[in-house]
Amino acid sequence: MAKEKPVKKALNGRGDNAVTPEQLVQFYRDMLLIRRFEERAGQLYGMGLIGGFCHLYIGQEAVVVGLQSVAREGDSILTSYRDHGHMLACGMDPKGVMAELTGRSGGYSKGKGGSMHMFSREKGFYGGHGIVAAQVPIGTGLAFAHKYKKDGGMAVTYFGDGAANQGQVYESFNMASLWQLPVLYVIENNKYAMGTSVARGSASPDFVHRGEPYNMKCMSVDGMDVQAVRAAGLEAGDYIRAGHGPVLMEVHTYRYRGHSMSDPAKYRTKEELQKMRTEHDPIDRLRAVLLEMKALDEDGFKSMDKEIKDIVLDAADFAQKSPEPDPSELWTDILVA
Ligand SMILES: Cc1ncc(C[n+]2csc(CCOP(=O)(O)OP(=O)(O)O)c2C)c(N)n1
Ligand SMILES: [Mg+2]
Repeated sequence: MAKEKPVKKALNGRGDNAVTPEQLVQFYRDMLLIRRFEERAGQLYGMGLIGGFCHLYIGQEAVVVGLQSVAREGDSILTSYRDHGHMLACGMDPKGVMAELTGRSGGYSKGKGGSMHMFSREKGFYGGHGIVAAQVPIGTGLAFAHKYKKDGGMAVTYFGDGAANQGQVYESFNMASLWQLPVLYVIENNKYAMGTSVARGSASPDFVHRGEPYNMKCMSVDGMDVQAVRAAGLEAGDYIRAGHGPVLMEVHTYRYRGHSMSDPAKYRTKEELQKMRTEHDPIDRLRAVLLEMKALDEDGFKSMDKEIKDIVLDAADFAQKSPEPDPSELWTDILVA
């Protein structure tokens, strides 16, 4: 069987629509990195090395990997506190992300921000927002900047099903549509807002319709299928970059872990979770596709597992060895209005 082919790390900026086997292998690798990174973060949290809140993205990997594959250099990416996967997909360094989780000086915010507050202007990642839906108007503002500067960029603004019920979301939709801003709003519908199911918290649970009163193009996608997400992303990206204004995309996904590390997730049945894991897991699904098309064989998967394991181990090692911020750092990086 063919050996694993070398694949390009950077997927941004490709103009082609067809997905090559190499790209699918890259999607698998990117999803696996997020999964293993998150599992390790969960372990470090259990060991008391990560303080505060920590929200894992396990189960939702196909969403950000599929959409990031259509992002281009210069685009702006924003999301909520469930942000580790988005940062990795943007190409941020796993060491810097993990060290921020452990509150060390080698972290993206020098250990002073933690899990929910990381940024990389270089990679176009604008947070990491702990206030539910706060990233939506900010993403809309960044989209305004892209249009104003005529730089061809778009803002991809991710938020949850719970966040979709916040008022500021609809003020943003109105402005974005009125001014035809280049913004992709992605509702990651993982079925729960903390412990509240969509059925209990949303008067209209089909979020895909929420953009219709604002004359926005609306799309609904299977977020457990990375190829479907990418295809939808291409369509949305073409529409937005052609100057037609914003797109709302509802992506159906599922989180396997609790809302945050302190959540025993008693609001759902074990059977529901098990069904998603065994029948819809995005990584297993793509693995089956890759095996079927002979893009990767068992040895190829093994060496990829090892490569990812090493990256995550290095990140965890760095995150434990990097020193804590010096007390004098308390007075730096502070915005004084
Ligand atoms: C304005 C505000 N209200 C409440 C909270 C507490 N809170 C944190 S996450 C969350 C649920 C959000 O759920 P969802 O938007 O579905 O995102 P998910 O956690 O599922 O990714 C709530 C209510 C908050 N952080 N900010
Ligand atoms: Mg949710």
